[in-house]
Amino acid sequence: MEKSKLSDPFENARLEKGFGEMNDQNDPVTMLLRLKDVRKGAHNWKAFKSGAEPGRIVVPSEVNIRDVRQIPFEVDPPEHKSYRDLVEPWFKRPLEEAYKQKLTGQINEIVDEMLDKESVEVVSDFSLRLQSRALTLLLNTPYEEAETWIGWGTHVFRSEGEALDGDKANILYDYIDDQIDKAITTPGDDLYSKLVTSEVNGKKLTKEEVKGVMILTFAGGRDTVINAVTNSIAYFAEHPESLQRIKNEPEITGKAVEELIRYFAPLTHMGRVVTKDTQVCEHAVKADSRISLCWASANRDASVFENPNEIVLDRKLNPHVSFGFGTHNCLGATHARQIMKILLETLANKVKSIDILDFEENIEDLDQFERKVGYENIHVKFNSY
Ligand code: EMZ
Repeated sequence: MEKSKLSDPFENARLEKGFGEMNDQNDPVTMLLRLKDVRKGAHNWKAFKSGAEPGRIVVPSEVNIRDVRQIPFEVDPPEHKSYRDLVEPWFKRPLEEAYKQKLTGQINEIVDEMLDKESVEVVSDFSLRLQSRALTLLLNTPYEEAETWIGWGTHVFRSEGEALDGDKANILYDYIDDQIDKAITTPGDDLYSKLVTSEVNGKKLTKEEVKGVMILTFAGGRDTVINAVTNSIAYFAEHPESLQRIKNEPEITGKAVEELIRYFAPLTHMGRVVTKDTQVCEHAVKADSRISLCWASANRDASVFENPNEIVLDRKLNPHVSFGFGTHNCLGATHARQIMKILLETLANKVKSIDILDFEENIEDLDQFERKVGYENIHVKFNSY
């Protein structure tokens, strides 16, 4: 089997029943597996809410390590809209020319650092660094801050293995508290300052609300971006012809980004809490139980995607849900897409081939299902032209 392949563990359940079931810390989850149902579920915030106990819509649940509500992620309409409207323009800054240029500079630099080294461990030496440095642009904070974040490792709530780690989470919370206090005393032009000086519905954001936005910004785009970048490197190592094609046909780069993101689905699923007894796929779900919208399964739904298990770089119709769907679609998507686009362009221009030396897969345990989301580590050699 190809080393870069991410298989689809949901196929049988998706075809046969349309749902799967998993236990998660004694708070079971009914997973919706078909694209149509996932979209309907994402749309129906009245039946399936996000504004539950903080941490509960995440699978694995974070209720034991977090009591701060992430904003706008864990807020439902109509309140959701005011928060989203406040942060949306900031998170669209990656479309600005100056932002793109800085990001291009960063990515060129990090790829240059990797070229012709005997061995590079992609997850920690490449993807984590790239993600952290790029985050300084999204937050508009000094470049040096990235060093602190790199020190936290790939996931801010998990340590080795997949266990949730409260002590580790506290490092992030304390750091964010400090930054918020600094922004209150001496506001600058970073995201913290923007938030502490903003109002929603005529009221200044509280420190707790600012913290909620910042935790989401740090946590939501971390392992997801790292997996997308790492999986891309593994894919191009086994498909040098794809890199060559992007070099020769740069106009397909946007489509290639969408296709890789569809195929990788860096976030397997996201939960919701059921508000009243109802049914999904003719299966009863009780009020106050959990469902999840399984983006990874929906993206392989053969009733929508032709050859769903193939990477078709210039796939024409690609209504994937890797960035979620509806009200809560990913706030960081513009930034993530820009990272991927510039990464593909840079690799295509600078890297002739990539050799995989050795690797250890990162397999998510979803009870009935096991899903590869990326790598614990993967050592490669980047060969320049
Ligand atoms: C939450 C989540 C958001 C969660 C879009 O996903 O990402 C996860 O990695 C975090 O652990 O807290 O931010």
